This record gives sequence, structure tokens and C-alpha cells, in this order.
Amino acid sequence: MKKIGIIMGSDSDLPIVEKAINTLKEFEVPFEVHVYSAHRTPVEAKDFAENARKNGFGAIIAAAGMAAHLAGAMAANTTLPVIGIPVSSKWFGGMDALLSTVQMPSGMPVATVAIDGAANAALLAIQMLAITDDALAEKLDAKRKSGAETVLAKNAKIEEQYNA
Ligand code: RP5
Repeated sequence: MKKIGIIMGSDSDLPIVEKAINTLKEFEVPFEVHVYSAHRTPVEAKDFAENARKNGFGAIIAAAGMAAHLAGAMAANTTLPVIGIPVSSKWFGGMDALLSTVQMPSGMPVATVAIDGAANAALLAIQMLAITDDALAEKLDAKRKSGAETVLAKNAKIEEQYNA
């Protein structure tokens, strides 16, 4: 199976990124985690993206806050799919990172999830791998089913409380 690369701009992003790590673990999808910054360690960030395909990666998740150029910098140096996680910060609540991540120029796509949406970033990466992996697709189906059952159980509780 291809690996997922998880890159974060700072170790301060880890509490958010852990949601992606835990989701990949749940699905038993192999991954690597690195701290590379588009601004502070641009050489290492570029090197990772340039070599990611030949190093066995299938997609890259890039998490960054503030002037969040990391996902775009990854995309500039690979044709693997890049998923951006805009990480929230205290000043603008993550709107700065959201716009920096999502507003890519034409020809250079970054699939951007919600602010701090790390679990969805992992799920999207897994869905990409599942295009050619039926066992992984079955796991995704099972996860959707259990998610629906959880919501229906909550619905039943609320219906009983208010509609009796
Ligand atoms: C970004 O700046 C990082 O992704 C992080 O979200 C933010 C703040 O970094 P630190 O100052 O906490 O290292 O590059």
C-alpha cells in the first residue's frame, strides 16, 4: 500500500495533526510524519515533495497555520494529491490559514479541508488510496455505516424526549 505523508509547519500543529494520525492508524494505512516549514526549512520541504512519489507515497497531507503556504509549497513540487489542513490560531481563528491554503492559482491544486479538519484530511487521503484498494473501500463503507448508526441513535433519543 502507498504511504501517506503528513507534514506540519511546526510541532505546535501536532495537537491538530494527531487527529489525522489517529485516523490513519484506525485504517491501518502506513504513514510518515515530518515537521517541515515552507518558510523556515524550505529546502527540506521541497526535497520531501520532490521525492515523495519515488519514496512510495500516494498523497501528502500538509498542515500549517498563519501564512499557511506549506500545502501550496508541497503542491508546487509534486503531482501527488496534496490535502491542506488550515490550522487555527488565536488571531484570526484560522481564517488566515484557510485563505492561504485554499486560494491556489490555477494549475496547482490543493484539496483543502475545514479549519483544523485533520480527521477529514486523513479520510480523504484514504479515499484516494481506496480508488484502487477494495479492502480499504470496505473499511470506509463500514466507518460510514457506524457513523450513520451513531447519528440515528442520537436522533431516536431526541425524538423520544420531545415527540412523545
Ligand atoms: C506556521 O506557523 C505553523 O504551521 C504554525 O501553525 C504557525 C506557528 O508556528 P510556531 O510559531 O508555533 O512554531 O508556520
